[in-house]
Amino acid sequence: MVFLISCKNAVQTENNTMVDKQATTQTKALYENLKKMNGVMFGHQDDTAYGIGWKYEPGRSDIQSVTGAYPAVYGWEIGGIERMLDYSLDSVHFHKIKELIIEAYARGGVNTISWHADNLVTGGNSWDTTKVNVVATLLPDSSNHNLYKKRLDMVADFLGSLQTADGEMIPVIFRPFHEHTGNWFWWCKPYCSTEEYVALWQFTVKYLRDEKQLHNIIYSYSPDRVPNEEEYMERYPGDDYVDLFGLDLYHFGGADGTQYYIDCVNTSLSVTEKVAKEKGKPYAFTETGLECVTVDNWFTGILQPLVEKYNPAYVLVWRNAYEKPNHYYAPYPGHPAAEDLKRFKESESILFNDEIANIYK
Ligand code: BMA
Repeated sequence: MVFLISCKNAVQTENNTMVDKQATTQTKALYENLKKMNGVMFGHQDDTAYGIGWKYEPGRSDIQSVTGAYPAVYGWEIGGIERMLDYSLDSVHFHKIKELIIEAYARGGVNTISWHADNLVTGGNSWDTTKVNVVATLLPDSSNHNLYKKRLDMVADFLGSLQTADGEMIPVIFRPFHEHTGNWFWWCKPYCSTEEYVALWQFTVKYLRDEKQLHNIIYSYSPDRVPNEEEYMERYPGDDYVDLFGLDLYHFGGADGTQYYIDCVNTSLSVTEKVAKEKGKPYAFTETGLECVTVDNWFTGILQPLVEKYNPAYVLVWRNAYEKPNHYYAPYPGHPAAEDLKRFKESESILFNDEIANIYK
């Protein structure tokens, strides 16, 4: 059954809890609609760029090949743009990413962008945690501040270039410095103080919004799993700097890891929902998945009951890597979990691209 969710009275200027009071009409509309989604939008990282056994085939998507519909949310990764590289760290040309974002917007879908920024001190990647306190060096009046601004200029150029042929800015949900409650990125908790993390976040938002005058951005805060609200909020940059409360949390260990995943999602997503509701802001399950989808009913048996319980605006599963065998999070045609993804698509609570309408109105 197809449900067209029509979003009424989307833009409310009073009671606007957005970071950017000058956000474009479409960005404000998206933000308001994220708060009152009637269902959970399904998302997939790099969905139309590549999949299992293919890359850059116009219109192709593993999700669409299995279910007949595109995901409602499209995740993209811009790591590498800050160094003026032509390709993202996942080997997608930035021109291609831009083209596919424009295409997804034309289809009425939602775009979200992650940024695995390289380590400016060591020259390594996001996962290079060999030097502590990289974050401190990026702050105003610190040694790498000017270089950090140059790198942000590249990010800003890209975000600002996301326009339709008529010059309409395409809204994006931007998720910088995600999973900071973990220990694997140079901006994570063990490698900088709370004050430094918050200062980096606030500077970044102000730079993109005020200095670069970008008004098409919804800023998402996306911690990884946490035991309680206190830890979820420990490095919260503040109501004036965060639009959307996110959560990144993966299912590890196949069937044996199911209960642990469910328990962790219950703890962390309930906190995410609670905080978002108190703040009057939207919330989403910004990254999840089970690598290789080794549990055949993972989508309807494990994920669906969880998202139905907490009602995030969307849930996004990670990419179906083209270049890394056995690194995929959505079934493709012929995969044992493909039938289950079809059932997931058919359920009333889960929304694909063909089931959302007017999300920018
Ligand atoms: C990780 C993996 C990496 C990828 C990174 C950024 O989870 O998928 O292969 O480079 O995300 O997209």
